[in-house]
Amino acid sequence: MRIFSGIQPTGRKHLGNYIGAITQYVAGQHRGEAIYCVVDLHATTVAYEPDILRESVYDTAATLLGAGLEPDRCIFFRQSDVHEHTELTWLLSSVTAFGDLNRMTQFKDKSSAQRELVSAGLFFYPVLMAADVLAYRAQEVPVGEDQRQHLELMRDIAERFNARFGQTLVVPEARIPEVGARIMDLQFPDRKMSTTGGSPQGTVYVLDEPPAVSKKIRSAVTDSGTEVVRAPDKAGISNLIEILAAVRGTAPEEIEREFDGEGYGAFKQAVADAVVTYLSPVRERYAQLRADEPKLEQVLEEGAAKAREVASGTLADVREAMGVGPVRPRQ
Ligand code: AQP
Repeated sequence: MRIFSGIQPTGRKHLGNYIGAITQYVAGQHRGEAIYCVVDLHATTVAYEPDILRESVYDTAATLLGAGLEPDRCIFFRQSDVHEHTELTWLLSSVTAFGDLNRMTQFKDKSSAQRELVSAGLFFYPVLMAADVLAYRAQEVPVGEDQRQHLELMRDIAERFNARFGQTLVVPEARIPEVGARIMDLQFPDRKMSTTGGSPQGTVYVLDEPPAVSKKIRSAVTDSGTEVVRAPDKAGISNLIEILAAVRGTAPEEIEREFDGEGYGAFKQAVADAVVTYLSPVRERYAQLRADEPKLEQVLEEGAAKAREVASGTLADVREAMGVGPVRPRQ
């Protein structure tokens, strides 16, 4: 089983990223051949500062290593170090429908949030994401619920490529967790917890100090009731139940049973304590790892060398199938 996923280099990963994606990355190392990258090229599709981008790659790398990625157990690298991703993006564009890209909800949301330029790169984001995964012929892609549409598009691209040029690419499956696939903003529980669109008090960051984590969770917006149950009109409490279930690795029904008759105050305190305990080890390891930038750079470079070995083989097959470049000599 080959597993691939990418994560954006934002200095501040939030609890949604952690539960929806990062914990799955760590588990993936023990289930198969896991390949993960920090997608710095994706980060250039919206307004950004070059110096901050470079630093953010190290921040994100230290967060993932702090969470438990082991460079001996997985391939972990920086996207822009492996040029095959960008070449494959262009080649895949020939089997990507403009109309499909135009339907992507993430493009609609993010383009409307841009104040100056809506870049063509933002529109092309899902093709680069398809290239990331297809370059490794991965079977499985661990992501949160918000990436489902991009995964569907990626599958269509791979299928169209194979139908047009012959069986070359693997059509991947999304792996979306049963619990915690869509963690919501604590202040606006009808919106997902998000790096760019979230509220500061409604977003728990992985590196927040324990008092801040605790305060944000205890101030989470809830309804005027008292029952700790999931319901359509109880978005805030439903979100906290989902968070506690994900953190404890149990089912939401278990949480409802345990807090039956307890009231919101005690429940929120329990969620706050559990999240603090859950995030503290990664915050502590992050501090040590982030202090050694040359070591982080070395890990990323070594990962890129291993990634290139895999991606270059796929690229050679894709070029050959498409009639791009000279005929490959037979071995
Ligand atoms: N709220 C969430 N709940 C569960 N999973 C989530 N993910 C994101 N938000 C939630 C998952 O985290 C992974 C990495 O995401 P990313 O850093 O590449 O950025 P993103 O998907 O665009 O989400 P962000 O971090 O919140 O950024 P913005 O604000 O730009 O949308 C992905 O697997 C994602 O599904």
